[in-house]
Amino acid sequence: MLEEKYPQFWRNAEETAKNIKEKIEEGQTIRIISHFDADGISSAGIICTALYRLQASFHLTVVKQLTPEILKDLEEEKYTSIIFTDIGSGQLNLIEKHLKQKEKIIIIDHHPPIKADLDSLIHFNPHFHGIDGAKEISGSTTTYLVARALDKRNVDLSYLAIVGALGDRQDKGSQYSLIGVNKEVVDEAAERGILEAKKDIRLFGRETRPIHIALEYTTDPFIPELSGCRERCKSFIENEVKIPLKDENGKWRTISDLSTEEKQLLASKLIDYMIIKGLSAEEAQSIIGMVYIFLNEEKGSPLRDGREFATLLNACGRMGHPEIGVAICMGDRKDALEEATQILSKYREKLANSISWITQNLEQKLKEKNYVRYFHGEDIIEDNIIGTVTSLLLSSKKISNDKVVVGFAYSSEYPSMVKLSARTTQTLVNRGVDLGKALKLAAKKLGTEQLAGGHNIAAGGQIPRNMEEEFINHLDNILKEMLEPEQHEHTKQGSANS
Ligand SMILES: [Mn+2]
Repeated sequence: MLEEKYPQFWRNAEETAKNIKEKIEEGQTIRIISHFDADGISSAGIICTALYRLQASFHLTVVKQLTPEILKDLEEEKYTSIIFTDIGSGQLNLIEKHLKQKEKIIIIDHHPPIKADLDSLIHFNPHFHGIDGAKEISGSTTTYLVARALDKRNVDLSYLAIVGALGDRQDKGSQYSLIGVNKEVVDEAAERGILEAKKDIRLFGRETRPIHIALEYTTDPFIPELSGCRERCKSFIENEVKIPLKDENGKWRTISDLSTEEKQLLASKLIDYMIIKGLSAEEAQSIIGMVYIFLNEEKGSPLRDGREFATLLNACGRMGHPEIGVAICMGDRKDALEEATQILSKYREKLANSISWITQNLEQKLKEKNYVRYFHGEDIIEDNIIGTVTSLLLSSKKISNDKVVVGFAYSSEYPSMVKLSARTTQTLVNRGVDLGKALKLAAKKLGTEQLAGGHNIAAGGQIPRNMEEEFINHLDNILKEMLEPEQHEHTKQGSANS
């Protein structure tokens, strides 16, 4: 039980809920600000549903990041109680600066918190309780706890907590399972028959797409010469795996239609194939792992599989329609779901176009330093997908993975800025690379430290335009320090030991 495992954290959730209830009882309209990724959209869906059920009025805005402009707007608005979900903990200095006059600021977030001196602040964050917000709890799970503390009936929203956790790639347990507080919520949802968690083949669209298309769409793991290649996928299933693509009525079968034996056959053929193609046994085996199925969603719906649900929300956010994602999270299974499905296919198309542009021009576009390879997407790759494009290029092995990879793209919001995304492999992380830290240090030299950061394996930031070369030079030096620290010391020690 959640309450027993995390008693202090749970009490904190109850206090946060109590504060929200007070404002509702005063008849206030609650201002809600949430983040635009899948986790932020699920968080928004949870808090809005919880408030709606209490017949409270609220006003939601979903944002890419908390900028001084957005905070200035909030400052001028009439609302006096604001809830931030999946965002805010890292921007407390800005919040403190602009929202001092507000009656109540409630932050429900899982990002590492910074300190602030704000009497009106209620700050619910797992880091204060020794819970790792990067791996054990998403913004959506943090928000779910508050919703559940508001009203026990909100237990039915537990599946949205899971969607956000999967969207934030918190499936870091063995075989891609959720851990920590997220896992407690999985168990809670499973007990109530909302969800089933089981080991299965992790192909994208396992509930919705014909088998060969699910294979084509799978990029995690990236399967060489199958990911993105429909015809090859079809012939692989027909000629190598030898399982029927259609059922006796001529209908396309999905992964979830396969028998256990067929699934085992498909998995083992895929693993053999990937090993032949040069992937490590570990990479190949990542095709099998925990899948999270929402039992209340219709069979054949993209919302039945937790990861596919998250992908749909992510596409809505990145394509500028987070409100459609929120509508789905609040229960719309008709218009919003249909629109989201169309948005997702446009998003996939955009990704595919960007990737084929950069792959075709790679020879000319890819530049290299000692520790980093980099390319510029200019105005051709949009800044809101540069991170995904960089990840895909690295995992598809189109760019070799012995160095850090950085992708640049001109900012769509600020003409004077360049957005950048950096990606690397676990191997380099194990050797000492921390991209979040490295980008912060390099951006500091250009005065945009506060716009850079992230995880050790994936991070991003913004720098002024025309400073790309200078940034890369700084980054290259910082990566050298991380990968080859105090070389002299080592040599000295080495000779003393020998
Ligand atoms: Mn998050």
